[in-house]
Amino acid sequence: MKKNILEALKKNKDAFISGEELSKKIGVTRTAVWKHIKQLKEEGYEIESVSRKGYRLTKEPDTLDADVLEIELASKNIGSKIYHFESIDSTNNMAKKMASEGAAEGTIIIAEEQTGGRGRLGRTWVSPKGTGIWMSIILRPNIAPTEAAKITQITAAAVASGLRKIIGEDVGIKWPNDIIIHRKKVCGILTELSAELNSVNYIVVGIGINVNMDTKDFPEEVRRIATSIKACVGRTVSRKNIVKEILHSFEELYSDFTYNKNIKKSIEICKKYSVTLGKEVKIKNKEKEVVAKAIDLTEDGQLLIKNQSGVIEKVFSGEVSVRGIVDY
Ligand code: BTX
Repeated sequence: MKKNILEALKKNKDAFISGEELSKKIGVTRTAVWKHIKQLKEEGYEIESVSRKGYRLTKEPDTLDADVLEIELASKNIGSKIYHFESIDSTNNMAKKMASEGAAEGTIIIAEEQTGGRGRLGRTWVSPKGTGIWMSIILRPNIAPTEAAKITQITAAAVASGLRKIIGEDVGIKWPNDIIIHRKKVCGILTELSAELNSVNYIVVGIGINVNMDTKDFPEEVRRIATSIKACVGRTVSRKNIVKEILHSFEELYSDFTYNKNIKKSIEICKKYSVTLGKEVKIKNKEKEVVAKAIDLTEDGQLLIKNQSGVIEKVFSGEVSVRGIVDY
């Protein structure tokens, strides 16, 4: 019901809507309307109330509130259902739990804070309260499990394009799953899969973006490699706008993939913004470490490298460091 009131106020932004009109529209008493308005105010909405005129929404907080995001995204797929948590161990864990219980494709879990945020290979993802975007998307694509890594490339393309639109900075993609600004990591992507031999049950793609923290807030071991959007652009940026922009891009690129069965558009973006291609890279895979030149991405999003004997190889995954380009 709060969602309906908020929706009506937002539609009517800058004009007054009377309590009576709201109560008729939503089918509740005027006292109920008043209670919800009070609650919205407590949540940081500035709502002017003038007798005989009604209510007028004048300012909205930068919240990741599920209702607000659902209203503003107005999507039938990605983000049609959003769950927002104040604190959670990991949005990927929650998304996997919900997916295994049948949550629909496009469901999003978003949190203000993660107490057990995860990176790849059991690493920790630092996720302090209220300053970042820690979110996971549940997907149910009709693809073979071997294609799951494509989702990471689609996501990287969506995050880089979305961030570029919002902050106009030189946002780069470090293959396969890091987003870079000013040579440092501003975002990491963690794609996890539940599958049978030949089919995918679900994929959870987790996106962690450092938005409004100061770099001194990162633990020392992370400070060396991490940055935030605020640290790069010198101002606080709306997390809600970033989420919206990224999810719009994601929806477009992901539906292109599911309808056309290719990730051409995403790969074009990944190539265009790559900080890896053309550079000397060091690739760590289990015990092996290879130094090579990164030359291209395949149409499936794998990295093509030319090793020191001049042989061209495909890299499917691994830890990549790019010499002289990023600080880690
Ligand atoms: P990754 O394994 O590529 O990177 C993890 C490494 O990045 C860590 O070992 C640490 O050195 C560094 N790191 C940790 N926290 C941060 C941070 N906030 N900013 C920059 N660098 C950091 C990358 O894994 C994938 C991360 C995905 C995070 C999202 S958040 C929502 C979802 N839920 C969840 O638990 N994980 C994903």
